[in-house]
Amino acid sequence: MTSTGVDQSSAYGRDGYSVHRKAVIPTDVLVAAQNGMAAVRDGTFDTGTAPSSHPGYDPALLCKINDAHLASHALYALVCHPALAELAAQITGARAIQVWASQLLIKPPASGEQGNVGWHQDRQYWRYWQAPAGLFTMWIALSEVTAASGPMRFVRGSQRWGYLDTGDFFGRDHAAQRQQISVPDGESWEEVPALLDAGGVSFHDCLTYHGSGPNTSVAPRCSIALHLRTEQVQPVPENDNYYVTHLDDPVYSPVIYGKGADFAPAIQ
Ligand SMILES: O=C(O)CCC(=O)C(=O)O
Repeated sequence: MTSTGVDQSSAYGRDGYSVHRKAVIPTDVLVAAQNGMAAVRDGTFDTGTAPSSHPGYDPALLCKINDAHLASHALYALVCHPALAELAAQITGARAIQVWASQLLIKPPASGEQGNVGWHQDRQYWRYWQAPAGLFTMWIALSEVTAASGPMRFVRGSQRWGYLDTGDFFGRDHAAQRQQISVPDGESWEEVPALLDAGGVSFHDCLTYHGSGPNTSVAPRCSIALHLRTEQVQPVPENDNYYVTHLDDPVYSPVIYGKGADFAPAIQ
């Protein structure tokens, strides 16, 4: 086991990410989710519940809609699809997995560097959890993700560097950011793009450095990223962050693998 809580003999444990290019979900589930994404993007919420934030859609900018799974029956069905949950459990070795946040991400083709996601470790934003072990992301492609569409890029093995507290999701200047990240002695910065068919998925550990560049293709790059925990990790006691105060609500935070009781004491 590593500090990230994953068996290091697996590819995911070694590299800190895993890419599954071919569609993991049935076509009807994917198509319904694509339609659900478009509806949420355009402000239609068929569940009657708004996402937890929606900046509006501006084709000149990266669009990040938080917790879109609250706002669309089809996105909720996608998030809970057993094929995704089983793959996530197989990759991480988890006994139980819970969704605690989602982000719908649309990177329009005309957004240039305004569509960039800066280099970061997710742990920077996830301090309301007691430890990094057991925190990871499943990123589900809702469109084809090619080298031209600004794919996510992972830095191979960077989860082994520990938490460096340097990076910025909203940073646009990748070269300047890179200057600030201290690669430990004996390690190297090797970027690997996650190229995916629509319905394909990638996984990354919360300590793995990642970011993405401009979309130079002709179509939007669309995805929903699920932020997940395994039974290994508990929230910081008394923390009142939005994301850890909804863990016992199956609409906000569905347990997609195993049982709620596996997460005790947060869920009884
Ligand atoms: O979609 C991207 O390019 C980055 C997404 C991301 O940072 C994440 O899912 O953790």
